[in-house]
Amino acid sequence: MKDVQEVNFDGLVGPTHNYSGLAHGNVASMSHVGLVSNPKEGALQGLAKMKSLLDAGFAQGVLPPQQRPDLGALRALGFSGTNAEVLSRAAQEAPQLLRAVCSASSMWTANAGTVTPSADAPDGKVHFTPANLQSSFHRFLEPETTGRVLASIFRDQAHFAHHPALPATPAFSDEGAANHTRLCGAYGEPGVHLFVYGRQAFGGTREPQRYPARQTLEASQAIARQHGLTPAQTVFAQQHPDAIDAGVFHNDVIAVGNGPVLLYHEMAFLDEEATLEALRAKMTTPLIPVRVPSEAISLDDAVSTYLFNSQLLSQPDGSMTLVVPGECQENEAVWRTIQDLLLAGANPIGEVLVKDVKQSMRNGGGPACLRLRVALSEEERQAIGGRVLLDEALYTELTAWVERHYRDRLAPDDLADPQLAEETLTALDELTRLLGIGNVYPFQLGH
Ligand code: SUG
Repeated sequence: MKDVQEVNFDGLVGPTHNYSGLAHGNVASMSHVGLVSNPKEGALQGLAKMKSLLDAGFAQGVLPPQQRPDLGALRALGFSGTNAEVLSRAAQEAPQLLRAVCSASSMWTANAGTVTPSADAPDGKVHFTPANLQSSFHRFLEPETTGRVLASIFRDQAHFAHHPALPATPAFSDEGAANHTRLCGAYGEPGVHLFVYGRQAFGGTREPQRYPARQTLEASQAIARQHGLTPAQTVFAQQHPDAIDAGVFHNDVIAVGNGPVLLYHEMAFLDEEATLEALRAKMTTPLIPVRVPSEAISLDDAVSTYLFNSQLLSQPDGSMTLVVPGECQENEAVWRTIQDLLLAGANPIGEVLVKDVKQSMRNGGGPACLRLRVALSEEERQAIGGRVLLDEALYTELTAWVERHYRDRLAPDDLADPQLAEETLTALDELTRLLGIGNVYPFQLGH
């Protein structure tokens, strides 16, 4: 058995992190619109989470933010002139577009793409597909750069295979790993891939009525085909439409899996029994379902505290650590349920770590949204390009970099400030050198 470890690649919170309420169906994003954000605090909160997991013995990676404002996108939409003119025209004529091209949403790397570890792929390589994120304009701007970043880090073709994002059209709407869970014994053993979709593009059944379903069955099936996964390795399950209508815009807001454990709310799947049955039938190791009923935690509490957006991480002895956002501690029912989980003998969850990621939470991103999981063998870890695996020195340098470049207050009206675009460019230029990831940005300032 190869020594396979899960590496969590967290997205760095970018310098333009702000509250523009861009994400329809994401209750936190919609309700915090207009607040003044603190990008510096957001980035430091993210780095502190990464550092504490590193200190706890987990492998931790980091992914860079994207270049925002995306002036190229504004130019493609017909705004012309100097950069300052492009920004001020957009601010006057189409403020909603300016806000979209400034979003720091690439921090939520659970939506960067879908990853299949080499143990499951027929060619023995780790497979990547960037998510097309076509369901919102601000996130549709991400996949091109995401693809370049992933290809730069996982550049060794002997170990890594990259696929194009799916066609960016509603039938293939794809939001990446947030709707994908790999269940297995040890990470190096064969796994079963649970793909959760919100709707079927061609001939679907029930759909949510209030908020959009962001993942289609057709997209999930296409990803499985790209990665060479067979029907024996995959389960496709529909997310409960009522959960989507309550603000569960991704499966990772209502369920989290790790190894053989699936921690989920009873409203996670439209057909709970069939989903568990299909998993049991295909897994080579016994599934450990941990079901949280609505009587214990209401859907609304699940959404406001993000309990299920926790990270579930394996310790070397097989026990698991649950990394929850601070909001869970502030809700009595949720905190009591966590204590019950820790005490119950029937699951391996033995420890809870509470992390403050409030800046991200106000836009609907908890601990699990902030990370992309990549299970890697020792040889594959060695093949990684750039300096993206966190250690003490990199943490110190990244913290100093944030302190040097980030603002501690950003109101939606500040987004048109050409100075902000310059600052971001300078910061990212320095970051690419610090991380050794090469030219992944379409740099376009300085004129
Ligand atoms: O796509 N929020 C993100 C949050 C993504 C959370 N990811 C996971 N659940 N995996 C979204 O809804 C808000 C951005 C803004 O308002 O600027 C936003 O895009």
